[in-house]
Amino acid sequence: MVYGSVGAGKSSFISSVSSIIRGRMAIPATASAITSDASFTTKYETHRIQKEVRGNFYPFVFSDTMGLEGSGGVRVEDIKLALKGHVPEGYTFNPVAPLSDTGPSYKYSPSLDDRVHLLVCVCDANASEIKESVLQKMREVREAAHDLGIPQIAIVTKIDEACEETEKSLKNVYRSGYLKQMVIICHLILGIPLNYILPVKNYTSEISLDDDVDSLILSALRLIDFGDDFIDKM
Ligand SMILES: Nc1nc2c(ncn2[C@@H]2O[C@H](COP(=O)(O)OP(=O)(O)OP(=O)(O)O)[C@@H](O)[C@H]2O)c(=O)[nH]1
Ligand SMILES: [Mg+2]
Repeated sequence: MVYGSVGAGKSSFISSVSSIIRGRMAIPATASAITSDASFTTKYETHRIQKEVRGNFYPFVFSDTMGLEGSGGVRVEDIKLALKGHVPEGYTFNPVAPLSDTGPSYKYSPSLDDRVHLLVCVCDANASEIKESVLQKMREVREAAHDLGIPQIAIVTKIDEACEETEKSLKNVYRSGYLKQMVIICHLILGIPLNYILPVKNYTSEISLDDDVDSLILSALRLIDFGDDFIDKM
């Protein structure tokens, strides 16, 4: 499950992975306008990636969430319920009230498949600062995942706009002092080890795939294996 600030690139990351695995651009219908303060994604959306043979899917599923921002963002209670598998697919997050355990959509007996196996925090490399209200929500989500034994990683998005080096070429990603600092900040905020915080550039307006973009996204995707650690412990 991905979570993070409004507009951080959560939905774009999921479509980027889908594009790379399927070898062609996915329709970027899920991305929001950069200028919007409100989350474009408002539902708990599950994304599977179809294999060439119809009806066959890759053995992992992405769950997209609404941005965390302030009183208009997703509630931490709902994220915690989603971690445990109580939130149904397609549920529209209500920033005013959490999903009620007496409501019809609450999943009483979630299966292992309904639960979250890996939590991915999505951070924008260009965010000059993260609001305290968002940081507080991030801390609570992080602690809840920790208590449930769910492994956590982070991705730092939009590195193509982060600094001169990466604007010139994504190959300079590990030469960028700015990005190094950004990764350290994420490490301090989220408590995630440095080697589990990966810089990426999502596909946004491109019409064809690019090796430099692919290699960063695929490096992040390799960490998905940690989801197996969670299942092994069950
Ligand atoms: N330059 C650049 N733009 C990006 C990148 N990732 C996402 N964007 C843009 O940032 C905006 C927000 O992206 P989304 O994927 O909708 O972000 P989100 O986190 O799902 O946002 P909400 O659902 O609104 O919380 C869109 O206009 C994307 O095109 C990236 O790596 N580089
Ligand atoms: Mg979104």
